[in-house]
Amino acid sequence: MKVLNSALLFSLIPGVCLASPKPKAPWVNAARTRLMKSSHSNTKRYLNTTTCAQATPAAVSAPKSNIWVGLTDDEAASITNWLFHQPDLNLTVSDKAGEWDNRLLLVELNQPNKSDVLAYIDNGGAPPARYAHVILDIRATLDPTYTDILVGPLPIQNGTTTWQPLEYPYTRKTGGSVRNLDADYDTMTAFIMNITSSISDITMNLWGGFAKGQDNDTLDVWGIDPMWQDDGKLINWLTFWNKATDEFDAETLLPLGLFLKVDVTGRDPSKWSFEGWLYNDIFYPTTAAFREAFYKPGFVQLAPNVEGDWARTDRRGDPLPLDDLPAPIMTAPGGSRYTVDQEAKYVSWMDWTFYVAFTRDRGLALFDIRYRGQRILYELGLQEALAHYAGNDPVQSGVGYLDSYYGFGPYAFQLVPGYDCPSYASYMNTSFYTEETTHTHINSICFFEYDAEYPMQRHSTGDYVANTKNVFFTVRSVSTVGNYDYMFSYYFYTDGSLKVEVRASGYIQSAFYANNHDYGYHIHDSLSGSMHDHVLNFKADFDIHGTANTLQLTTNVPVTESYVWSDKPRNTMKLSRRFIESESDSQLNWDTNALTQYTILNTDAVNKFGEYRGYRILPTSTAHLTVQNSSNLRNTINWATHDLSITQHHDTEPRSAHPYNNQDIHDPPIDFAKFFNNESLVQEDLVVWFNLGMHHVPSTQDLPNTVFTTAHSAVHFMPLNYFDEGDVSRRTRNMVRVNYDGGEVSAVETFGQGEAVCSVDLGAEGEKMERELWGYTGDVVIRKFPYDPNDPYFESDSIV
Ligand SMILES: *[C@@H]1O[C@H](CO)[C@@H](O)[C@H](O)[C@H]1NC(C)=O
Ligand SMILES: *[C@@H]1O[C@H](CO)[C@@H](O)[C@H](O)[C@H]1NC(C)=O
Ligand SMILES: *[C@@H]1O[C@H](CO)[C@@H](O)[C@H](O)[C@H]1NC(C)=O
Ligand SMILES: *[C@@H]1O[C@H](CO)[C@@H](O)[C@H](O)[C@H]1NC(C)=O
Ligand SMILES: *[C@@H]1O[C@H](CO)[C@@H](O)[C@H](O)[C@H]1NC(C)=O
Ligand SMILES: *[C@@H]1O[C@H](CO)[C@@H](O)[C@H](O)[C@H]1NC(C)=O
Ligand SMILES: *[C@@H]1O[C@H](CO)[C@@H](O)[C@H](O)[C@H]1NC(C)=O
Ligand SMILES: *[C@@H]1O[C@H](CO)[C@@H](O)[C@H](O)[C@H]1NC(C)=O
Ligand SMILES: *[C@@H]1O[C@H](CO)[C@@H](O)[C@H](O)[C@H]1NC(C)=O
Ligand SMILES: [Cu+2]
Repeated sequence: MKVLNSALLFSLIPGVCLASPKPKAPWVNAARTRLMKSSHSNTKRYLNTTTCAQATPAAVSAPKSNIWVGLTDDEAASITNWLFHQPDLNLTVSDKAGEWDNRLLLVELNQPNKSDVLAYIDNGGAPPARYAHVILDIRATLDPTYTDILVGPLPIQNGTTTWQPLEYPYTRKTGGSVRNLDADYDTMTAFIMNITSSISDITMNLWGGFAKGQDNDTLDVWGIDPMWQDDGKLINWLTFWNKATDEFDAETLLPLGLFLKVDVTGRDPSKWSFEGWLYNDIFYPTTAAFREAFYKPGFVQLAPNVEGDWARTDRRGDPLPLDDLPAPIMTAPGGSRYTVDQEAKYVSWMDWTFYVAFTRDRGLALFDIRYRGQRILYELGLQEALAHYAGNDPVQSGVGYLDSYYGFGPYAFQLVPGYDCPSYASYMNTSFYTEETTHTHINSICFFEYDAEYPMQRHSTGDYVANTKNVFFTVRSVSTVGNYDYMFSYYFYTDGSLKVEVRASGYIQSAFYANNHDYGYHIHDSLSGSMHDHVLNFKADFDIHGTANTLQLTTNVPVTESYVWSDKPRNTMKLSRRFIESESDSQLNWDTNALTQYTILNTDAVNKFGEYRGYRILPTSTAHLTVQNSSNLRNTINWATHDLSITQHHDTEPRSAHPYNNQDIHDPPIDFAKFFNNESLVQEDLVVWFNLGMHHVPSTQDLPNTVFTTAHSAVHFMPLNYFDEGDVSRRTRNMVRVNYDGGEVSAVETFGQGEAVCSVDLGAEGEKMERELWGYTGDVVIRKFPYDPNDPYFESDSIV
C-alpha cells in the first residue's frame, strides 16, 4: 500500500475512482439522506488505495498482416543500397550532392492496389507483392525533374529486382516525371542575397539591419510559393521579414513591406534578372530608381513590425482567478479499454477495428475500418492541404501553399503528453525516409478514450431519468508544416458513427498592413492578418456491405400539398430522393440550410424495413476554396472547388494530389479534374473526396497564435438505416437509469458497469507526466546508406 504524505492528499481525494453503485445497495437507496451527512465517512469507506490499472493497451494479433504499413529498416536499407548500385540512376549521396547531381529523395512502400488487397483481406488470397515507391531528384541535366519510380518486387534480389517509371497513379503520362523548379535553390538564394545586400544602406536606414546571407543578418527574405509559371517564365516575388530575436518562431508576424521581383527562368544564373522593387504600392524598375526616390525629401517611410511579447506564446498578463489550483483532468482507472498490435499497427476499440498507415506526403491514414467485422471504409486519410492567400502585395497574392510538397510525415512531431493527448494515452511511432536516413518520430500518433462533456443520450420523465455516457475513441497526429500546426483527429463513437476533424494553431503568415485593408484586419503596429482559405482534401473510400455503393441525396423540400383528409391544400414539406448517377454530376456542395442528406448506401443491402443500409456524410463545419481558377495554382487544386466529389474507384486514381503538383501548375502530375469522365456511380465502388477547411481572416485573436477552439473543421459519418437493431450505443454498459417517486429513489440500474475500485495518485501522475516531458526526445534517425542500424542519433528538423 502506498503511503501518501499530507501534501499529496489533496490530489488523492479527487482521484478516488467511482465505486459504481450497485442496485439495491443500501447507500444508493438512501442517496438523498447520505448527501445531507458529512461526506467524510463515505469517502473513507470507498477509498481503496490500490493503484488503478496501467494505460498500456493489451496486445492483440491483427487478423491479417498490415500491407499498408511502411518498409522495415532493413528493406529501406537494401532498396537504397540497390538503387545506389544502378548505374543508369547515377545517384550521389545527399550530403555530397550539389545542384547538378542526382539524388534519392524518397524510399517508401508503394500503396498496393485495392483490387489485389481485397483478394487478400476478403477472399483469402495471397498478400499482394510489395513494391517500393521511390522519388528521384534528377538534376544532372539541363531539364531537371522529380521522377517517381517503382522498385520491386521486394525483397531486393540482385538479378530479379527491377525499376520502372511509376506512371499509373498519375493523370499526367510523362514517365512519372515532372519538372523540378527547385534544382537551383541555393544559387537562387545567393542571387537574391546579392540583390538585397546591394541596398543594405536602405535596409539599415529603414530597419537597422540587412540581408546579405551572413550569419549576423537580422533580416530574412522569402516570398511566393509556388513561383509564377506563366508564359514560359519562372518569376519569383520576395519580401523582407525581421528575424525573431529569440527562439520564438515569430518571423511570419514580422513583414517589412519591401518587395522584389526576379526572373529566374532556366538553369543559367547569368540569364537571370532583377526586375524591380515595390514599396508602399510604388513600383521601382531598378535599384537606382528606388535609391534615388528613397533619398529624396518626402519619401514616406513606413513603420516596421518588431518582435515583442505580443508575438511570443509564453504566459503573460494578470493571472486568472483561481488558476493556481490544479485543473480537472481525465483518468482511465480501468487502463486501456482497447487493444493494439504494435507491429501490424492494428487497433481495436469496442466494435471498431482498423489498420494504421503513415506516408511522407500525407502522414496518418486509416485502412480497413470495420464495425463489428463489417468494413465501412477501405481507406480514410488526408490527401492535400491548401493555404491560399490573397493581398494587395505580390507576395501575399502569390502564396498558395500545397503542404504535401513539404509533407505531413516529416513534420508529424512527437506529441506532448497531457497536452496533445491525455496523460493515459498510448502511442505509436512513425517513420519517414530522407537523405539516406530513416527518421522516427517517437510517440507521434496517440490513441485514447475520452468521456465527452455531454452524454450520448438522456431522457427524463416524472418517474425515471435515463442517461448514457458518450465515451469515444480518438486517433490523433499533429503536423507542424512551417508556421502552422494541423491537428488531425479521427473519432470513433459507440453509436457506430465516426468523425474526421482538423484543428489549426501555430503562427499565422501575416501581411504588411499598408494598402492591404481589403485583404485583412489591422491587427498590430504595421500588421495585417492576411486573409486566406485553408482547404484540406480527404479520401474516404466507403465500402457499405461490399464495394457496390451509390450516393443518395435526400432533400427536405417545401411544398403545397393536397390531402384527402383536408379540404384546402396545405403548405408543408416532404422528402425528395435522388441518386447521383455519374461523374458528370458528382462534384457537390453542401446544401444551404442543411436541407440535403448525403448518404453512401448499398441498394442491394436493404434493412429489414426495406430501407437501404448506408452511412450519411454530415458536415459540421467545412469550407471549399473562394478563389476561382487560381492564378497561383491553376490545375493543381481542382479538388478544392467543391465540398465533396464522388468518383468511381480505380487503382489508377489512388490520390487526388501529387506532392510535386506545384512544379507545373498548368499540367500537374495529378489533375483531379481528369477523374471526372462520366463513369457510372450507381452500385459501383465509390470514393468520396471531401474537403475540410476554414476561411481564415486573422484578427487580434490570432496573436500570438491561432487557437484550436475556433480554427476547426469536421465531417461526421453516421449510420443511416444501417443497423436493424436501432442505435447500437444501447450496448454500452456506461449508462444509468434512476427510478424515483415522491422524493424516493426506487432503483438505480447501472447495467453491470465495471467497478474501478482504486485510487489515482495524481501527485505521482503529475510526476510521471513531468518525467515524460523531460523525456521529450524528438526524432530518432538511422542511417541507411551506409546502413548503420546500431548507431541511432537524435535530430528533429522543422521547416523554419
Ligand atoms: C481494493 O480493490 C482491489 C481491486 O478491486 C481489491 O482486490 C482489494 O481487496 C480492495 N482493498 C480494499 C482495502 O478494499
Ligand atoms: C552522372 O552525374 C554526374 C554528376 O553527378 C554528371 O557529371 C555525369 O555526367 C552523369 N553521368 C551520366 C552518364 O549522365
Ligand atoms: C546486391 O549487390 C550489392 C552490390 O554488389 C551488394 O551490396 C548487396 O549485398 C547485394 N544484395 C543481395 C541481396 O545480394
Ligand atoms: C553574387 O555576387 C558575387 C560577387 O559579386 C558573384 O561572384 C556571384 O556570382 C553572384 N552570385 C549570383 C548567383 O549571382
Ligand atoms: C557581420 O559579420 C561580418 C562577417 O561575417 C562582419 O564583417 C560585420 O562587421 C558584421 N556586422 C555586424 C553589424 O555585426
Ligand atoms: C518508438 O521508438 C523508440 C526509439 O526508437 C523505441 O524505444 C520505442 O520502443 C518505439 N515504440 C514503439 C511502440 O515501437
Ligand atoms: C483558367 O484561366 C486560364 C488563363 O486565363 C484559362 O486559360 C483557363 O481556361 C481557365 N480555366 C478554367 C477552368 O476556367
Ligand atoms: C496497379 O493497378 C494498375 C492499374 O490496373 C496497374 O497498372 C499496376 O501495374 C498495378 N500495380 C501493381 C504494383 O500491381
Ligand atoms: C454520360 O453517360 C451517359 C450514359 O452512358 C450518356 O447518356 C451521356 O450522354 C453521357 N454524358 C456525357 C456528358 O458524356
Ligand atoms: Cu489560417
